[in-house]
Amino acid sequence: MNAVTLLRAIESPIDERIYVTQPHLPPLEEFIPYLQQIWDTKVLTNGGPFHQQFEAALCKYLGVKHLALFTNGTVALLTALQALRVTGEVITTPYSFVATAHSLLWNGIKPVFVDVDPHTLNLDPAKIEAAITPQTTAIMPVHCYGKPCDVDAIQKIADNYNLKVIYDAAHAFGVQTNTGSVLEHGDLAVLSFHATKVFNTFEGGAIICQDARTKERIDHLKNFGFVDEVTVVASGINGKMSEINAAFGLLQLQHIDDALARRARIDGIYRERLRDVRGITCVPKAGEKVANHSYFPILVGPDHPISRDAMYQKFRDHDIYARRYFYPLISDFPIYRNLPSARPENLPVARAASQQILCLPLFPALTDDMLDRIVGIISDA
Ligand code: T4K
Repeated sequence: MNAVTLLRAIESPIDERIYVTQPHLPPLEEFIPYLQQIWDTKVLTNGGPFHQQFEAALCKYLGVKHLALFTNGTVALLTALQALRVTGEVITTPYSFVATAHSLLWNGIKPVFVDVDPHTLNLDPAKIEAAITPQTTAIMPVHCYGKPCDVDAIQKIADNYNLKVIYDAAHAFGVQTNTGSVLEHGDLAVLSFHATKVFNTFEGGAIICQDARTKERIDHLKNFGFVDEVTVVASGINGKMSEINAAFGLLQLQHIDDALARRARIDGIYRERLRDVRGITCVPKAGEKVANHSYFPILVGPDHPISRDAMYQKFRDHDIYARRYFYPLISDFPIYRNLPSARPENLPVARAASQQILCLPLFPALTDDMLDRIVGIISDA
């Protein structure tokens, strides 16, 4: 939260403000026994019992075979690139949170931005091949808003050119396609359990991988490269999830289905009530069989009486903090904009979307009264 938001938060009564999201928290008393166990055992971190239980429980819940917990999604992305020894150039989307491209720069890798599909707002497979050079070693697409990428088309290109695929799946907790969990696609997929995500452990993240050997390498990398007390096999990092976060995650898993059901209901109400509003497009489904409704993005088109930015401001004037995820494009930030692939003419679809996008508040505790206020502001424009 930035300082301005924080100041506004102090100034106005708490029950009037509506943020783009609000973390789903279990009743506090349910967490006390977990804390008691940590206090009793004094195991705070380094792969303790809660860490182990949470990894197993998550694999079962998500329907994946191998998963390594992390302290947050960004360190998980950094480590995923190290795990596959990715170098050179990586093809990615400009339409994401900055952490996606930052993870490449931190590894000394050059991001190559490719435009997105106008319907899904995910990396457009039809444009990937033209961006491949002899230096390209991998593709890093994002399942933006939890909407699955065209995983088959991307895998086909990767197989043809012998490229790795690492999905930034920060938004895609629990999402399933016809073939099962979307997280099983690619060489690796990376989740975020940040406070603002569908499923949170305060801060947290995970890498999903396809085999035990890769999981072992990732586990070494997230613990400084240690294999045992005296053996270090890589220049690893400290990416371990602590026992308190893992314990909280275990408890959160008991409540996630309820949270997802509430999100689905709100998503349905928005779609129904915004269907006939001129110039407003609700970003459609993208082939998900089970969705997680992590965001509610709308496009404010030229037919709408007011612009996206005017609507954003109007919401703020009414203490509603809708967010422009993702504006600006990553490729427009000063550290990226001189890259050849960041040229505006290379990314027209992403650019148009970033100028029209607005994510409406969506979280399990959003009430019908709040929904009325939000929809009213859009309909009255
Ligand atoms: N890849 C992608 C595609 C991502 O979207 C992200 C993170 C990552 C990678 C990296 O994963 P992590 O390393 O974060 O695990 C937020 C989040 O900080 C960020 O995690 C997220 N993406 C991004 C899309 O959104 P901000 O700057 O918009 O957050 P902030 O603090 O303005 O929060 C938004 C609203 O949420 C607040 O107005 C109120 C509410 N809120 C927030 C926090 C932090 C709460 O009610 N409680 C809280 O504790 O970036």
